[in-house]
Amino acid sequence: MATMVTGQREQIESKVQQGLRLSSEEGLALYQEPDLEWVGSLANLVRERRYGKRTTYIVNMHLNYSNLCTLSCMFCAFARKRDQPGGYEMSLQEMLERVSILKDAREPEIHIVGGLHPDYPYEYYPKLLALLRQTYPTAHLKAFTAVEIDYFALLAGRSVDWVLQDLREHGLGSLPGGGAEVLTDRIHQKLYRDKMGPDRWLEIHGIAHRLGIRTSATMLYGHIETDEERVEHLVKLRQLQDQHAGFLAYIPLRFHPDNTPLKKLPLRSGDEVVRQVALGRLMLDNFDHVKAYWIMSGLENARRAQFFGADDFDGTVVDERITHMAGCDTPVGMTEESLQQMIRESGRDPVRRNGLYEILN
Ligand code: V47
Repeated sequence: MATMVTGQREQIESKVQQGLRLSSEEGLALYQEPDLEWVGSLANLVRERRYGKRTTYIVNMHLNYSNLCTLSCMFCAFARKRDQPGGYEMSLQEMLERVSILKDAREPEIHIVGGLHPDYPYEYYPKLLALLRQTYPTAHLKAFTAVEIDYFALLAGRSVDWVLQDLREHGLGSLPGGGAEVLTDRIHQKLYRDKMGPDRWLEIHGIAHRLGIRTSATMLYGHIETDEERVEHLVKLRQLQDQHAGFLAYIPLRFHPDNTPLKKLPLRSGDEVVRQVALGRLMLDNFDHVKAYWIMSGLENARRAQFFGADDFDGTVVDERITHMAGCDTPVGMTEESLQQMIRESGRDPVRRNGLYEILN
């Protein structure tokens, strides 16, 4: 690992203390800094300055309506073609039954994501939202990645603007941050060539923000990306956020290699998990929230991440499939009480929020 040039450490520290924006070079230096605890302490400073000891969490569930997908991304263990074993489609009835677990929850979130289904017509998607909204009027529907939205526009023969507004009328609350992967042309070409590239992902989030639809942003790290590419990704998110401030949160996602074409790659360490969180907090000075997603990062790492810049712990997460099909061994969900206890035992104060990060008393 490279060491910092003389004075760079002091310079970074002083900028963080004053709340000044870090450059790409400084971001790269933080990725390569051997003293991880120091990097974490800077991120923690920013986090505690804004949120004190508070860690927010959400009562939520994932609804992965089908894994049939026309794409073939190298990092994905979830997708299936029609003729492959393991493909599934949930019926509307089955989805309503699964979601009924939230029926007494106050303002829960339903995170709805699927493959690019080969046959469903566009009308299926607003219908699904409308049904969920009708059955659970207080639920926040965080639904469909930018990749799905782009596909729906193709299916409907309409613009992305039109699709987003139509979905909002049927109950869409916000867009999740998936599908960003690593926003560089090299990673796009190597790992997800037939899916939309970085510019289009950013464009669709920009359109959503312009319409007043809030979104999240992720980065899928821990495969073949370089530190330079990670910085490029963060800077692109920061630039878009400067325009409309539409991102609610940043969520770094640890890559799980099992059952994917990249299965020979190792799962990245806990140190790497918390460094990604810290870099998100330090580089994304215009993002309010950085989320520890325990399903992908592992519980222990997510606990530690609360001291490396994360102010949010996601969530009760009933029934996640995308990572569990890639060999992830965390539980598929947690009760609200155990989530609160975990946050408390790690030295933070649990505070429940809704899908727009508003505090629920
Ligand atoms: O886009 C795919 C990633 C994403 C694997 O917005 C994998 O709040 C690890 O985006 N190993 C979907 N990751 C999940 C996602 C998400 C999760 C939690 C919260 C939010 C949010 C968004 O999962 C995909 C892709 O980047 N993914 N395969 C894998 N093998």
